[in-house]
Amino acid sequence: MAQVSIVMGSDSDMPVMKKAADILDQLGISFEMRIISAHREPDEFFEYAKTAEERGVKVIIAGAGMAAHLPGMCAAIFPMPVIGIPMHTTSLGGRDSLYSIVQMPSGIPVATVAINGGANAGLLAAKILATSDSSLLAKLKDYSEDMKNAVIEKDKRLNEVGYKNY
Ligand code: RP5
Repeated sequence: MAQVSIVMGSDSDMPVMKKAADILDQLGISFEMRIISAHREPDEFFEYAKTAEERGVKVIIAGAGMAAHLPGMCAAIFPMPVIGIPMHTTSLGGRDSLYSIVQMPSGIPVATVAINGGANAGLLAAKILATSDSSLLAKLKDYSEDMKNAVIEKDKRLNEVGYKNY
């Protein structure tokens, strides 16, 4: 049973959505991954969103680009947290996706991450699940510790070799 459902509007979103999947995989969180277009196949979309709760899903990560209605429509139907990932677009640089996802009407929240913010979406889903899972919380603390140590190492190396050789 998948705790997280990752859904994207098109397979062209996969390079970004894969980053969310990689984080969940790394933290041992079960997930499903679907390509479902709210615009191109509305009936399939409604079936997906309406059955997510009974499938055991606790958080949906939804990514879409341009007139990006997929995350908002997931939030309209699914009663638990929805995280939205706006895709970068060539015409408007992803601002179209960002505004479509972040400007939800009062009552229907979507936790929107940065344009192409796949990894943070995965981490945010993990943090939501960690509020009731102490072993997952411990893994997230280790993740932060590793990140901190990586920066300390880089600073140490910079001071050892100097900026010209870095
Ligand atoms: C959205 O339209 C998708 O999420 C994608 O980001 C964008 C373009 O889709 P394709 O034309 O590449 O399939 O629905």
